[in-house]
Amino acid sequence: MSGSVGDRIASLLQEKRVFTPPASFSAQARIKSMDEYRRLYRESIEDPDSFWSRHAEELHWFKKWDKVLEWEEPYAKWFVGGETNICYNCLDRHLSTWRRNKAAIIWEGEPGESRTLRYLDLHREVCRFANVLKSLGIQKGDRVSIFMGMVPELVVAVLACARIGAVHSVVFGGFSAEALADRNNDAGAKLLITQDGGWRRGKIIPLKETADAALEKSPTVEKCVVLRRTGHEVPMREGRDFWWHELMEGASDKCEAEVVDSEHMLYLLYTSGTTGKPKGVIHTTGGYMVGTYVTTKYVFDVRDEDTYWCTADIGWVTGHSYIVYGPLANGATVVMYEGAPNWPDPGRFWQIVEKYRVSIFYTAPTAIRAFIKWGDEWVTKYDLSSLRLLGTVGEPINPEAWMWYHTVVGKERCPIVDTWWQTETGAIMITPLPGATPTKPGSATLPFFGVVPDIVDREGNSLGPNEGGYLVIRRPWPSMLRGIYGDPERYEKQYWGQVPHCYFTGDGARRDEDGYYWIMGRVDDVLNVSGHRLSTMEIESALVAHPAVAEAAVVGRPDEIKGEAVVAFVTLKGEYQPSSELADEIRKFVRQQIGAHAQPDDVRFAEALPKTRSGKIMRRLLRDLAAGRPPGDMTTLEDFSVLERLRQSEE
Ligand code: 7RM
Repeated sequence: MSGSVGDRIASLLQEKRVFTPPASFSAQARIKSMDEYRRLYRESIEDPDSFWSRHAEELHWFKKWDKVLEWEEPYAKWFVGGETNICYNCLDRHLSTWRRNKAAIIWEGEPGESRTLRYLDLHREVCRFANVLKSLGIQKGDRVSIFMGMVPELVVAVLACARIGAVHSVVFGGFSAEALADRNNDAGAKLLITQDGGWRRGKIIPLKETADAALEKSPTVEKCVVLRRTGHEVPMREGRDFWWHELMEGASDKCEAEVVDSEHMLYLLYTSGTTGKPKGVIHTTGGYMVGTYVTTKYVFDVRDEDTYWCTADIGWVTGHSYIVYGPLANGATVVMYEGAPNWPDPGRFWQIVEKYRVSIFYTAPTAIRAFIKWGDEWVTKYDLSSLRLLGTVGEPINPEAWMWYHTVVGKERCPIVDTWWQTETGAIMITPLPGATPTKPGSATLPFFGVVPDIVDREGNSLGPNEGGYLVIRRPWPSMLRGIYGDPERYEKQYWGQVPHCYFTGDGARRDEDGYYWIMGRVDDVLNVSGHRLSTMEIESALVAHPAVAEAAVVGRPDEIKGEAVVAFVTLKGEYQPSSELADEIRKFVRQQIGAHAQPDDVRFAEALPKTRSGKIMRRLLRDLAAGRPPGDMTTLEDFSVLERLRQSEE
């Protein structure tokens, strides 16, 4: 009892701690003080045209825009009338400078091999693969699904699509055949790019096998390009499947970048929403390019001397914006790693930092918590003196993990940028600027330039300091999503129909007396497991597809490492009896249906699920139960005995 009170006071005390950027960091940073931040922020709000034009002009446009923003709620057009190409800006733009021989990508395979692609090399590979895409009949506007591991060719494939104006849809390599087929079908993809397999914890992830199963149910996909990575035998279907290396052999390395309109669709990325069906978030070219370029420049303060490593997978938005587009548009040197953080041992990340002298390191709280668990010795045995800036993204970081990151990894020298943003926002929205913003452990701090967040109630009234409410964004920003693919209504309702005239983030948050934002997590039925958004509905539909399951409800339970763990409450059909074998079978079934990341940590059998009178499952009560908390308000519960029986079934 006294311990818990003491803990609360301790964490309150920690929250009051403020870390100002080291003077030496600020001295060389692009934004050196809060005064400078405030001045630029004010300009970005009061005169957005001038702010965004000045920054957009640092990039290449084949034709300059006529108008910075056209806003017809809820549809935005940025850099209207402008013509550009994001691949040109990530590659060609650097070839006329000394950067042509600079490393663009330094890649480390999980088994330990290393490859470096200079900007020249990456440009050549991208041009060749762009010609391959053309030879396979891919044209501007066609959708291309990419189902690969973290290999340089994934970046080549993404940039080659952008180069010819094709729309890429990268599907995380951990997804199941079902999930991949759903995404292929929703996007109407014409081509799938995959590989034989990828390396993960010393084992082969059978990507081609999964792709083959998905292709059985993906009628729009005509052809499939397969990269040889692991070299194990995979079936190739004549006329449909083509080896990457064979197609590349004859391909010319001359391919002009397609000139596209600023609002030309760049990519789709599927993300979880509150219904079972994943949403294809649409990003377009000009605004997204400027947004990722500018945030990378100021938030990571990337220099030509830096070696920058974002540990995300390119299957998630963080990889799109902060491995590929933002850093390459800035001409940065990017480290890319194929495998697991604890293979062959938990020192792998830090060994990579030492080996390549990484100076900027961007990872997720879930990884940080795993390292805390594995023990400091795995970190401290490596020379991390090259690090100068640390970042986190994906979920709220608890102050304890922040302090560990600051002391054990950063040796109290490196600012930490806790960056809040979403697939939908395209780029970082709330974040410290490392040379300017005093940081508080656990707070994403202040809005980036041009971003007007607010904390509101359902009606859109702004709330006062430290009052919890909905996090909304009051104005359009360049990298915002332009819609949900094939479902404009869902876009309008989900994001702009919840709070009048505001973009609804789905996150709860509060703002403290200094105007700092503290993100509290999702307010909808979306879980955040290891920084990945999972829809409870999607997992539930997978569960009820199992022959033994009658009804299912999925909730999150706080988890030290993953942020949230997946707990599934299921009722069984009459003829089935609960058993641990069946629980295991059901867990594996979900894994097959969606992917390993969605596999329930617990399957708990129940005789019935707690429901309201109108028949809605009361997930809130299940969440309390899963977390071992006393249940909150039960007034709408129809049958009280249900909860009692659920509790008894815990043993
Ligand atoms: C980039 C990304 C978005 C959701 C978002 C939040 C949570 C992300 C932070 C965070 C607290 C952060 N895109 N989230 N970053 N919560 N502090 N710094 O993660 O679309 O996959 O997820 O992630 O709930 O709404 S995402």
